[in-house]
Amino acid sequence: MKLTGKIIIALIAGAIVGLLLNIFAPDAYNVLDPYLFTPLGRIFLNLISMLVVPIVFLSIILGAAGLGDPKKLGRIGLKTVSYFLITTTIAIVIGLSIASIAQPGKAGDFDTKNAEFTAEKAPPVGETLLNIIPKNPLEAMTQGNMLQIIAFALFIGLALTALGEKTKGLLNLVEQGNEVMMYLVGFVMKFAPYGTFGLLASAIGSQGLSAIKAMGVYMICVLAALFIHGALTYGGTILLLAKKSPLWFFKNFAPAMSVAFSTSSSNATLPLSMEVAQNRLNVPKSVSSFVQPLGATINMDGTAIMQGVATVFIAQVYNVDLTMGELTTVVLTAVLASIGTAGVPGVGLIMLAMVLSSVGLPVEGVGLILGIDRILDMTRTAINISGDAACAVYVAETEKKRTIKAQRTGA
Ligand code: DAS
Repeated sequence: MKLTGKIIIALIAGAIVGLLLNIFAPDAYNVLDPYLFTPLGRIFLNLISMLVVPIVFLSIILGAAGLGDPKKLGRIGLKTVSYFLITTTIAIVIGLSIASIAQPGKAGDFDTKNAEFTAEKAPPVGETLLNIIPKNPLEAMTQGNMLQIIAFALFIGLALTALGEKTKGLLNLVEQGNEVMMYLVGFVMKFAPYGTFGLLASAIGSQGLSAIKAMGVYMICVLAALFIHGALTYGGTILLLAKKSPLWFFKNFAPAMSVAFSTSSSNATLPLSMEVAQNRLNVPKSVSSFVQPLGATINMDGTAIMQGVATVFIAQVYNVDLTMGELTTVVLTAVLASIGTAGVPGVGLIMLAMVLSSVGLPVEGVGLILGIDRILDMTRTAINISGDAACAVYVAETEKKRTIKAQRTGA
C-alpha cells in the first residue's frame, strides 16, 4: 500500500483510538499516552524537524544557483510574494465573511468571566524585515530562524552562480548534500504512519468531543472557510493559472497534507512537501526550494482564516460591533502578522492575539477557543502548506511558458 494510504489509515486509527479511550477508558489513556502515543509522535516530529534546516539551507543555495541570473530570482520572488499576499488577503476575507454570516459568537453562552490567555509577543513585522539579513548565519541556523537562513543561502547561491567554474566543486558538494537530505526524507517517512498514529491518538485522546460540542459552530465556520479557500483559491490557481486539474494537485499533494495535519507544523512538513512538489507536481527544484521554504515562514492562509473567524467570534461574544475600518485593520494585521512567525504548532494563536489587540478586542478571548485549537491547527496547517505548493506550481508553470516563448522568439 502507498505511503499516503498508510498515513491516512494511521490518522483515522489514531483518532478513533484516542476518542474511544477518551470516552470509555480515560485512565487507560493516561497510562498509554506518556509511554506510547506521545513518544511515537515526538520521535516522528523530531526526525522530520531534524532535516528542516539543512534541507532549506542546501536547497535554497541550489535553487538560487539553479535560477542562474539574479533577474530571474527577482522575477520569481516578486511573483511568489505577490501570490502569498493576495491569497492571504482572500483567506481572511473568507473567514471574516463566513463568521459574519454564521454568527458563531451568538451560538451559545460562553464563559467570558473565566476566559484567560497570555500571549507571547510576536516580533513586529518591521523588525522581522530589517533582521532578515543575519548578523551571524550560524546563530540563525542554530535558532532555526528560517527567514535569515533563506537570506544567507540566497547570497551563497548567487555567489556560486557568479563564480561559475571556480566553485563547481562546492556546487557539486551542495548537490550531493541535498541528495543525502532528500534520501533521509524518504527514510524518515517510513516511520510516518506510526508517528501520525501517535500524534492523533494523543491529541484526540486528550481533547475528546467536549470541546467540539461547545465550539461546534465556530469549528464549522473555520472548516468551511478552509475548504472554500482550498477549493476555490488553490483549485482556481491550479486550473486557471497553471492550467492543470485541481484534483491532480490535491491527489498528488495528499501525503504532505496528511503529515501537516498530524504534525500541525509547516516547518516540520517542509522536507516532505518539497520532495512531493518536486517528484509529483513537476515543480523544478530551483522553484520549489525557493517558494516553499519562504511560504512555510511567511505564507499562512489557513491561519489567516482562523484569525478572521476567531476575531468575529470574539467580537460577537463580547458584543462588540466591528466597523469596516476595523475589519480592514484586521485584514492588514493578519497578513503582516504571518510574515513574522514561523510555521510551528500553535503559532496561529500568537498571531491572533496581535490581530485582536489591533482592534481593541480583549486578548483573553483567545481562551474561549483554546480547547478546540489543537484540532483546528491540524487542518489549517494542511491548508498553509497547500498554498505554498499551489504557488510553487503556478510559478513553475508560468516560468516554463516564459522559457518556451523565449525559445520560440529566439530571445
Ligand atoms: N501550526 C502552524 C503551521 O505550522 C499554523 C498555525 O498555528 O496556525 O503552519
